Amino acid sequence: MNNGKNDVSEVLDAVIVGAGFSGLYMLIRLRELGLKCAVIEKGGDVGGTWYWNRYPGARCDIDSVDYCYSFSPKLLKEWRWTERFATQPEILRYLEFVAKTFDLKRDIRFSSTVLSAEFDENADTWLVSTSYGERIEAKYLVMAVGNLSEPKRPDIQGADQFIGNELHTSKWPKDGVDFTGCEVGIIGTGSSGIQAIPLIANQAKHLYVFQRTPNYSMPARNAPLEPNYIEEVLADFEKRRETSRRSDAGTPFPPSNKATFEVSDEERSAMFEAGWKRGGINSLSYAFNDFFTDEIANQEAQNFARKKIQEIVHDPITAKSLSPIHHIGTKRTCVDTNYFETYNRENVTLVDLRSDPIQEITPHGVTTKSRNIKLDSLVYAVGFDAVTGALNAINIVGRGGQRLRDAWNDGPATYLGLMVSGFPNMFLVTGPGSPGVLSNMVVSIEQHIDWIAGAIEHLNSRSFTRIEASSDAQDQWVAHVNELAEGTLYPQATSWYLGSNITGKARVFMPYVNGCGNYRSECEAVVRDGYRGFQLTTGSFIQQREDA
Ligand code: NA7
Repeated sequence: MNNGKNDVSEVLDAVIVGAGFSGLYMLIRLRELGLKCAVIEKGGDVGGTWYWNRYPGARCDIDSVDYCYSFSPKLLKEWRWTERFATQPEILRYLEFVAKTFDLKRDIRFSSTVLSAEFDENADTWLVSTSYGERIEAKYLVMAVGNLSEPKRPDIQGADQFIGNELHTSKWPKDGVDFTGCEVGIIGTGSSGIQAIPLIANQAKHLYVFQRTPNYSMPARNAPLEPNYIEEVLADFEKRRETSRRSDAGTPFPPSNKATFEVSDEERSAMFEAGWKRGGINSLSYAFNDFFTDEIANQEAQNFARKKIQEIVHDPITAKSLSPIHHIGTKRTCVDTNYFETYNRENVTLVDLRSDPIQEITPHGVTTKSRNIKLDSLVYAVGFDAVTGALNAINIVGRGGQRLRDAWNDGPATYLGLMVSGFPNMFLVTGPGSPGVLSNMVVSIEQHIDWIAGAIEHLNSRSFTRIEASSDAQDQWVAHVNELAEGTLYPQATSWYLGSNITGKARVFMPYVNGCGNYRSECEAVVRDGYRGFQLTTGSFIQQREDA
């Protein structure tokens, strides 16, 4: 393959794509190993997901004291979260603080998009081309591109016709938006829509919510964090984090060891009530251990959640439209503040697209089967081409000229969610086949970055020039991930976990469902066994792992 190497503008040890939680920590770890690196970042500053998703109400759905790095005593000592669930601006400030503490920005190139990355089999290097016109040669390529970073394009007739103020939750204007006096429409009731709706309703003259599928949402019970509580958490932080690392969801809260029907009806209600009162994403899912696996057990939690919606929402027709019917938890459960309560406001109308579908977006609003709705502003909260979208947006060409997009045509295949057979020296952070989006992302990210740094250290210290997942190990891992998912209710829902929100995307359940702790143990065992399932090579000479 001719990589056009004559016009290489720079030679580095590693290129890291993305300056969110993953990319920043990767840069720190690779610098510690003495590597010369550059981070290429599309956004104008650090933050990744938290740089782009500035919509009103955007906040984390994991407790902020757990949604942070654990590797640095200095960061732990100097940073204090102010709320149970941090807002987007606070998380962005945190990442700014991290970048400043470690002087990271000197190695980050902002407002630059990676367009392609091609592997040179003769040199065991990647050639990375950016929108800035750079052509960087690097031994290692780390795709820290995020799982929810490639926005889904609105697939609605007439979407390009609207002449009012068109907004996307994933590309919100930096200076915010004033909806005062405006007729506003919002399409989408996933996590983003559910967080934004109550705040937009507070400001708009009228808000129309266009809902295709109702979602389960748990009350956040957000509150300021008491200084005493923070100090208590910090006093025992390492133990708390180690519990998270070995847990299913990457959080320190113990899941139940009881099955749904092991307890009386009264006890079950009381346990659900206690969860609802406590709030947070696992309000109901942590009550019983068969929540994700037993259809009848799951129905008990569904019934409880639907009853809550009916209690909160005054109009019974609206309450019914807002009541989801899918297995709870199989689409990402949302976390809200006053979401269902918002439908009791005079200035909010729910448009149920199942009975009254959108026919088209017009220059002045939205036409549904039954009416024309005039709008000043239209907000799209329609989600992302999740997990694989940001990778497939780059023209990644591996060994033998194979494109990643083509290799993944029937769905993504990886070994451990970390590497792809045929794409040597390219690491994925929280890729498909790892717990990623089902877990506390920061815990999963730290684990992946540490694993990748360990692998690179291993290669460099033994003068290997190439690491690649074997196709056998990858096939076995994919089969294992699928088998685990089939043992749960997850694949039964149409969700972005499965790729079913994107027309034409292969339907493959992408995350590893067996929990962060089990996954971590598998990754550790692979390393202990001399990078089992990976081929480590020096030039064209293939060294068996036993020699490693
Ligand atoms: P989600 O969870 O994918 O939600 C997208 C929403 O947009 C969902 O309600 C979709 O309905 C709706 N949607 C998408 N396309 C359409 C069309 N064409 N017409 C009507 N409605 C549509 O994305 P979010 O940004 O809210 O959340 C993503 C993740 O970020 C979240 O899970 C957290 O982990 C953080 P559908 O369900 O497809 O019927």
